[in-house]
Amino acid sequence: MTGTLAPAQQSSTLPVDPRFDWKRIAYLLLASRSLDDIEETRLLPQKKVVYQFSARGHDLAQIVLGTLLDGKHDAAGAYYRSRPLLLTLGLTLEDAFAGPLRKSGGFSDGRDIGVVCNFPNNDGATVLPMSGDVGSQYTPAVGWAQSITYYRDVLGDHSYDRSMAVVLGGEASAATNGFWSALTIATTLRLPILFYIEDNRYGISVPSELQTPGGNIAANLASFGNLYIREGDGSDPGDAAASFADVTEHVRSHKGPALLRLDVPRLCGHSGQDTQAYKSADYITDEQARDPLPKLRRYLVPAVMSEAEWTELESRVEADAEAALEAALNRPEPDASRITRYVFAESRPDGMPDTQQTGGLAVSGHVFPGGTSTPAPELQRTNMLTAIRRTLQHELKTNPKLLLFGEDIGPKGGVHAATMGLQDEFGDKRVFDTSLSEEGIIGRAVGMAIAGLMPVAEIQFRKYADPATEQLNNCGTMRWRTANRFAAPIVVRMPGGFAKVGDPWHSVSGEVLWAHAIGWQMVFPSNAEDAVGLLRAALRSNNPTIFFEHRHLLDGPWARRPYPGDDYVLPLGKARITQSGEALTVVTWGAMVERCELAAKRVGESIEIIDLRTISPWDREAVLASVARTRRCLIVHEDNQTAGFGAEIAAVVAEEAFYSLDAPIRRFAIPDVPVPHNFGLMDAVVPGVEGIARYMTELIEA
Ligand SMILES: Cc1ncc(C[n+]2csc(CCOP(=O)(O)OP(=O)(O)O)c2C)c(N)n1
Repeated sequence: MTGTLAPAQQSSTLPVDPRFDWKRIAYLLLASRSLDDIEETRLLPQKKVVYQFSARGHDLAQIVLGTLLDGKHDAAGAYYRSRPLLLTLGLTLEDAFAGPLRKSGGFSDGRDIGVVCNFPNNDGATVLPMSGDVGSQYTPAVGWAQSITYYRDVLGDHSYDRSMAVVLGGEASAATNGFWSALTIATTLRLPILFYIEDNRYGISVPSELQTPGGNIAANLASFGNLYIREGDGSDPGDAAASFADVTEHVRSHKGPALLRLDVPRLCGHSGQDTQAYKSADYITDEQARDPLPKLRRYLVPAVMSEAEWTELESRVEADAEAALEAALNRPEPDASRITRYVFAESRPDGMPDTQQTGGLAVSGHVFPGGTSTPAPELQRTNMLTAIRRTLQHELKTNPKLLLFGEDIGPKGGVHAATMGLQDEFGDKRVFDTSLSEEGIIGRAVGMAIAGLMPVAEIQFRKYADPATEQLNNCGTMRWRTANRFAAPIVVRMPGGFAKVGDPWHSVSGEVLWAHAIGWQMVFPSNAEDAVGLLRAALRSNNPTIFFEHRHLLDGPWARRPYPGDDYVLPLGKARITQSGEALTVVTWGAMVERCELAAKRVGESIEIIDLRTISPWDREAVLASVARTRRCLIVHEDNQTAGFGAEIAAVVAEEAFYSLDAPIRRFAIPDVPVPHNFGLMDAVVPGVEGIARYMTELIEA
């Protein structure tokens, strides 16, 4: 198919569709063109704009779609070519210029490239924060769609009755993991979402036949269950209008998801830098003949407006665009002194929260029941698994916006049994099994958090978070990228670490990843009491949190503690000194805390043990204060040594406490190999009591 195009239709054969405000559509199309023109012919050559992704050719259909997204709770997942949609939903021309010009304000305050947009909108459709990664828009959009059903069916909010989500993508993006993951979720759950594929036949230079067999994703999906499919010509006003009216009505009337594939021309290179040398001259000529702008003009003049009105519209748009450009150019540069702000939720100088505009519970002013860091211990000890389950249960009871999901967490209660009985108690809309796609689990959670829910995702084992890396990273940076316009506070529970036996898949800890990743809180409790307090803090936090459940500790006798009560909540970033001492500071966390205590007993010296409890944020003050007294520091962790979190602690102690030290800082961790399966081999690499004791003695004697 690529290389030849159907003959260009000169004008729509369809009569003017009276359901649309065509004069507004014409204004927006001309405005979008004007933005592209000014960027391409002036701002790019002047090097004032670096990334230019023209929407020429894609524009008309997006605008038609945008006019149909008129519900207060509608949302769009979009990508770098989606500016016409944003203009239709309310993005001002000045903000549209300010983004690519890297000026202050706008959708990122100069932090992100101008085509990676977002649009918080309390009165109409929200555009979820885009990402640079192709395909990453899909699963958050289904998260929003599932939230619509949650608000409607679980919370009984009928203002969501006809709400819908839409997700836009090029035909190449239909080859990504995100697309298939989202399609599976949407169709299995029959969610109110439209997949709109803008097929311009090229992904940069790669033809669609290399993305999809035969090059047509709609044709390939013909037998996909629960999916209404339609195709059309996105350059034809009448066809685009009829197509979108049909598929949006399908989705809004609870008939399930739909996919619309429209042929659209890409009337320019992929981006400002692209010469299109891979397209033949004939192909380019045919493509230009499919320009939707002259087609719209023929469609509307004289049926809807006169020649003179069209010309007047062109002049008005030109004047508006020039005024917007000038205003954007006159905007101040972003304030460099604020650039480290909004990695995490912040407070204003008066102490009030500096809440994001969209996402999470804080926006709706949610009030949590009181909390205390003083435990009210029961008489009996409980294991960490039960402690986690009881905490989840209480928060489910007291927070109707909280929902749990993951693989096998429903009727089975999770492969570790942490959610046993919770589906029976709270129903399968609040506690549910997901399809086997970690990208889908996390991306969906992100979309739900943006929609104002508190999603708690379980990743079955830490290693299996790997497929979700893109969504996890983008979730963490969202607040910063959007300069506090959006945030997605989610909790991701993931078990891992060694157990009775180990192996390279189920025993990974790798917590350092979320100390290094931007915007994540990382919690790593060592016992049942802390697990309750820290999990509750995560479930009430306005930041995304990884909650690590160590397999050795879930039922380990040492980790069993009295349940500290339903109000017990701990501050994140506060270490616990499990035993005080004068001769040596040991910094550790998770399953190593027990081993360090046993090793200290064996050594018989006065050793201080610090259980960090959280890796991000981590309690530098507690560590530095302790080292200042003991003058010696040993760090013990289970993750492999090179660039493990111990390296960060060692660097900080070296920088801040160098002159207090009487001996070199030492680290004891797994050498740089995965955890082996054979018991003897595992024991040979995971730090054990004997080895830790040896390090302690050496360091005290050094
Ligand atoms: C995960 C990822 N891989 C590669 C890229 C680089 N890239 C940017 S756009 C693009 C082509 C996408 O084409 P398509 O989805 O058809 O959209 P179009 O640009 O044609 O509208 C590629 C490969 C990226 N941004 N993200």
